Amino acid sequence: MFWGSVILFALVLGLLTLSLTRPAALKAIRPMHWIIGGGLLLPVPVLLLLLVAAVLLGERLLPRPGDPAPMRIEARASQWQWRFAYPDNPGAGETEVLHLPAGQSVDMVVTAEDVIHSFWIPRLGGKIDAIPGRENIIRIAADKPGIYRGICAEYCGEGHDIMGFVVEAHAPADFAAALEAAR
Ligand SMILES: [Cu+2]
Repeated sequence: MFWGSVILFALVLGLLTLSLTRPAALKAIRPMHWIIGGGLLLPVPVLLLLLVAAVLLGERLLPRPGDPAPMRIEARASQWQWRFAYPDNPGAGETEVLHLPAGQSVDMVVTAEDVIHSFWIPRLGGKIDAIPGRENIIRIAADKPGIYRGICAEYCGEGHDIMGFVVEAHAPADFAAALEAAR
């Protein structure tokens, strides 16, 4: 998307420059050709490409039947904090910091206790609503160990702006120890 937008931006700037420096060159092109070229021939393939990319990439975020089940971590939202539980790691308590194993996919099972919130770690994936009485699942992955920031992405009351959380992604070998230390 970035390089595509660079090319389009350069094209538009080129046309703008041309219109300022050599207007006669552009006048030779008939208005109908501008409309067909700029309104149909250019945007249709661009939008088609974006659609295909979005469908293929978006598909990878969804859990599929048959896939080896990744680790599940529960995220519970309430006004105005997040709590995380680790059903696949018996003995791990609830944490306010989300601990992830780096380099592997995790299914976040997201729900809420009071009003609708939205779970979002911008650098790790898309967002998903946290709805009372429902469990929504989103697959995320942190490629590298490190600290990331998560937020509530749906206005949920006067404490909404402080409803952020810290995400710590650990090397897989350190993950169990990190959970143990967080208890
Ligand atoms: Cu919220």
